[in-house]
Amino acid sequence: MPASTPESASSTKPHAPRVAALIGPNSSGKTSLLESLLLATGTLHRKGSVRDHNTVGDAGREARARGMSTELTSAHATYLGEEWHFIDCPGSVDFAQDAREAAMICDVAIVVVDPDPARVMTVAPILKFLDRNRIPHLIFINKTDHAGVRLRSCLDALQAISERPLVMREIPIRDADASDEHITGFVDIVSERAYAYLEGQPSQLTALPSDIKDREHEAREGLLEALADFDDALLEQVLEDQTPVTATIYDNLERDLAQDLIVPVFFGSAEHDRGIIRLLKALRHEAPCSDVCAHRLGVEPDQNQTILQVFKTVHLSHAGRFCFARILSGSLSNGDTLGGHKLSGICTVLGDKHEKIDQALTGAIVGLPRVERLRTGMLIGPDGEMENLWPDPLPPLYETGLKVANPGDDVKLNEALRHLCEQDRALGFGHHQATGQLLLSGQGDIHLQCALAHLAETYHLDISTAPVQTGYQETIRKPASARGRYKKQTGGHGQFGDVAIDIRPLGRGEGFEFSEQIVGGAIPRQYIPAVEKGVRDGLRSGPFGFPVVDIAVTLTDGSFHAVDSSDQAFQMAGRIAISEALKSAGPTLLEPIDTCTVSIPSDFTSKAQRLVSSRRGQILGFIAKEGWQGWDEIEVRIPTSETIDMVTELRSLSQGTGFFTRQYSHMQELGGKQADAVIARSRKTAK
Ligand SMILES: Nc1nc2c(ncn2[C@@H]2O[C@H](COP(=O)(O)OP(=O)(O)OP(=O)(O)O)[C@@H](O)[C@H]2O)c(=O)[nH]1
Ligand SMILES: [Mg+2]
Repeated sequence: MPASTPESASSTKPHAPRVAALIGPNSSGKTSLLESLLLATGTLHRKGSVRDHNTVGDAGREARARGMSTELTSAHATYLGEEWHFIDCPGSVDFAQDAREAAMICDVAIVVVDPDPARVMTVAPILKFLDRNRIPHLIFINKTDHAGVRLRSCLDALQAISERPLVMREIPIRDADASDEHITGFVDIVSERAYAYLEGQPSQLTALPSDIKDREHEAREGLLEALADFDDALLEQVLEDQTPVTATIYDNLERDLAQDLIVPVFFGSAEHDRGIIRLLKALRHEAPCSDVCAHRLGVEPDQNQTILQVFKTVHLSHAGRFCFARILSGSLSNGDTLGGHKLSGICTVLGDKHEKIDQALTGAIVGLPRVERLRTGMLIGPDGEMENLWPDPLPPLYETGLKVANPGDDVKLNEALRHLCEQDRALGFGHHQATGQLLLSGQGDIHLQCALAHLAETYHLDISTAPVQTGYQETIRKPASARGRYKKQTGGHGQFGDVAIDIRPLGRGEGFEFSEQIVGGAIPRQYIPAVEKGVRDGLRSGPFGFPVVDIAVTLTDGSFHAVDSSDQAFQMAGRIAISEALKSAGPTLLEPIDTCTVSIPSDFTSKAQRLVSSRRGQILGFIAKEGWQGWDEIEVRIPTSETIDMVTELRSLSQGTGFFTRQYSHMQELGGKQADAVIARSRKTAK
């Protein structure tokens, strides 16, 4: 760890609390980096490790059990007299929602990446999200303790997916004697100082190796040219071959980062605490203050007006509802009421530890226990909830059916699912409109598995999953006629109803029509609605066991009995008639079809097209994805049943980057073997 780097001009006044979110693809080392940052700031005296399941970042039960982060974790620290809140975000695409909410309220996102260029594509959706929301971010290339790390190739691959120019802030010193060329230190290309890594100790200032001077010079020129693109005065200096003063470079770095114009790149190793102090110093001098974040979220900071952005809600077994909020304006004191919300205490948060405090200032992250009506995404000011710019949650990509073992637990399950969806806005639940099945939706299999584990452990609910039922329907292909007669004579009052109907197919989506052509009082008019009701009842389940649609029914004739006829008897007759008529009208199965927009890096477009075709999807076309350089959008029409778990395969062929949005489009005839299989399944369940 380096001893010190020159202070920039702007570093003289201490900053208000700032927030850095550790974000990046799965397993890149974010949780490990948080440990290193907490150790370097003196917050921890001993580091935990992911291997030993004792990190601050993965304090939650699911994270500990799985050895991966499953939700965001906030950790408060102080570095050189300034307050920091680090947020460790889960890297798995299944938990991308938490990472997005953290990114929205941070001053700077530290994108932690693996140095392997082959894994760089997994960073693409994250960089896109940051760029689109103009969230200042820097890149930390982690795991550079491995032999043969090629930073240049990693950087080139990253540049290919970043809309902003990447600027290397340091270059590696390698052990030239060793055949595996380990990185043994670095040169800071602003201060032009060289540091050697020392195991378990701060890096040591050392002489700039002579064989590195040319590379250092080249890297520095690259940095200055990138900065000069956004500063005319600096551009003039660069063109005239003048060397700008260091303070000018720092000022440019600070300003350009705040405006998300450039992306500084650092490297190191969380495992070996390399490059950590360098990173902390860069954060200290260059990370913007909370005003930039406030403006991004539509807030004009004012010391006399407290405004909070809620970015996470959890339900804790011991403390009930607990919200995480960032103070974007003003300050907060214990016992305050804000916008009608009585705050019963404010806390600082370090992983799963909450400590009550008396006051928190602009920029701080606070934990708010037991505030009933606060929800993630709410912006709260003195007059209550304000209009906010919080993004919508990610659309669902994966679903499962749910069954509760004890039917008496239905109400409890509903309440637990409501809590769960409040905690994680990318989860959703509800009864399917057509099938009535209870469904849980989310971002992927692990996402739903974690949600179910949470339901079982926190709410003690015995739940099992079930395959998602498809909302099949039936229709007819040709006209038919039938007679339905209902007659019962069981002593005393009997039952009698007799109807004749014609049926014919309607156009797709036209639903149901009922008409009558009764003449000469063959059926008294008062019984006609009962016939219609009987027909409608009969259409609820056709010959294959699914609702029948797109059909016109005409009541043509019938007969009645002066004493025995009744609504009930005519209803029964209507039912018998329709079920007879359907059998001879060429019944056929209809399946729901979605239109689906698949987003994918162009390298994987043809594979994704093959996937869609293998799932009976019809490709309507593909275009370059607007605003996403190097990505395509494939428009497809695909059976709904094929989309339920499609994301798993889509991700596995695209290094986890592919995603889609889908929307129900229409019902379409299903024939052949597929239809036979659906009908066989339906008959089996009916038995
Ligand atoms: N060699 C090496 N391994 C590292 C380094 N940092 C992390 N690891 C290992 O990489 C694995 C993943 O580390 P984590 O810190 O859990 O990564 P993460 O990004 O938090 O993972 P998710 O939260 O699940 O996305 C663990 O086995 C770590 O020990 C590093 O600098 N060098
Ligand atoms: Mg993690």
